[in-house]
Amino acid sequence: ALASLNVKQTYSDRCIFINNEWHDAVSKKTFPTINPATAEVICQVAEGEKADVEKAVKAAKDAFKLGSPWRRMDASHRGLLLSRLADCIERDAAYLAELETLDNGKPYAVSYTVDVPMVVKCLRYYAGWADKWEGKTIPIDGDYFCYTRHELIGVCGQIIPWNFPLLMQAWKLGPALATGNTVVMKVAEQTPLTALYVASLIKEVGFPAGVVNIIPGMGPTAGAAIASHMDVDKVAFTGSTEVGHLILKASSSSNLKKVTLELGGKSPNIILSDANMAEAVEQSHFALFFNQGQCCCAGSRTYVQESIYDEFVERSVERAKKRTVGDPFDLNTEQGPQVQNSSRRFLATSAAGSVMVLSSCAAADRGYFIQPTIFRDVKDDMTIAREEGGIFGPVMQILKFKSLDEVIERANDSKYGLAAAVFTQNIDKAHYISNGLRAGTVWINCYDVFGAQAPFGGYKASGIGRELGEYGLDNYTEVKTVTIKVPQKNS
Ligand code: TXE
Repeated sequence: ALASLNVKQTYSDRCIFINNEWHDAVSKKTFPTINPATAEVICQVAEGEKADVEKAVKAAKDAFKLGSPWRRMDASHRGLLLSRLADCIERDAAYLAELETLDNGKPYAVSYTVDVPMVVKCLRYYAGWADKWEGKTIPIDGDYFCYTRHELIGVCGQIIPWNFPLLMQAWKLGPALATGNTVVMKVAEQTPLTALYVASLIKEVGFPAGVVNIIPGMGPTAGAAIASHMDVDKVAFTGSTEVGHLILKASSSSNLKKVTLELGGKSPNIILSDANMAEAVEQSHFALFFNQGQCCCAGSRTYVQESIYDEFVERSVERAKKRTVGDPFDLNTEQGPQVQNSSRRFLATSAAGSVMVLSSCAAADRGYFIQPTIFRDVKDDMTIAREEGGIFGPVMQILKFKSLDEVIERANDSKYGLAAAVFTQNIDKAHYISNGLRAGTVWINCYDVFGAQAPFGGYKASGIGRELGEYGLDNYTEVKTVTIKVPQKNS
């Protein structure tokens, strides 16, 4: 299948995008991007660093100067440009899905039917908001007329990860551009290609130069330069909690730029004894193994009530054994390679006391494939039940619980609070658990259900702020209060 691939790297897919033009890195450095299915180099990509970030920030700053084409543009036209971008992505869906699969390893069937359509929906959703994000008139005391304006923040730094390269780009660009900001985005070093192709579409649909700038490069150089830049007004980051700490520190020691973070999780997925067993097994399998287990919101602590524990484990193992791991371009493949080799490091993860009921091993002689793995009798204090990093892959942990209050307490005993789920046929129990969980998203009898309309983000160390939905606009908006003296106010 790989031989039939019609993905052709163009110059633009490998370069830094600043001011609607393609640039080599100032240093002329490049880095290889790897096909994780073969471990072969796809192509070399320009490696942006501090000097490139300087150029991009200057372009983004110029693009929002008073009187600039972007600042003078009708909000409805900003929406139209986003809408046209969605149209172009839809037009080129097959190409983008191929490129995403090549660079990231996720099954083409998923790239094409999940990632790309969600990108299109996200951009269309925010296109609609562009001319509807209204301020208020406010009845303050005295002879004054008071109103608020929802204004752009300015230059928004956006640093995105490799697990959903296209989708994370859309989640970041949609609200930032709908609200009139300009963007300097650093894409993940593992998966730079699709974002750069989207850059060519941004130019094609007519966004003014400098509104969106995209830099492939490394975190500690290009990423850190964005986070600490004095002219970057806001930074939005998705990635590890570890780097989230660094971003906040960089903001605090530079210009106190606004920070939103979407970080890791160790999300509890709670199965009550009255749940529909077949459905709960299938959804819990999906909750953990989807996207090769590389989801920030993966259901990576599966809590099962004791009376159904053994049956649930047995059926989960049967399901995982049937999972088809292999060539991501084969339409029957459910699981492709991990995005990078280091993802194999969890093989060495210590889990003394638990029982590995489905073996963890490399699944092919080349590429970064890993077989689905399941641990039973996992205890709350084991590293595999506490840390996301190091086990961000197809490894399921199944824990046992007795009562509702116990499981709520144990589920909340985590530094994270990104997502959670509960499976039960009893709506009262579902609500009781859902209200007790300290997580930004709770799914009931389902998992990984996302809509551009519904906010997503974390409690506790899983993040700051929300993405998607109307809430997502707040994080890209400054609210200005304007108060005007009037001769005489009348109600
Ligand atoms: O993440 P990093 P990595 C978690 C998951 C995974 C772990 C490590 O547990 O095992 O993180 O993955 C940029 N200043 N998630 O190492 O490093 C980096 O270049 C500024 C969860 O890939 O956080 C990339 O663009 N930026 C997750 C982005 O940060 C820096 C998705 C994410 O990389 C930087 C990915 C720095 N000092 C990993 N260092 C999720 N929430 O979905 C790195 N970066």
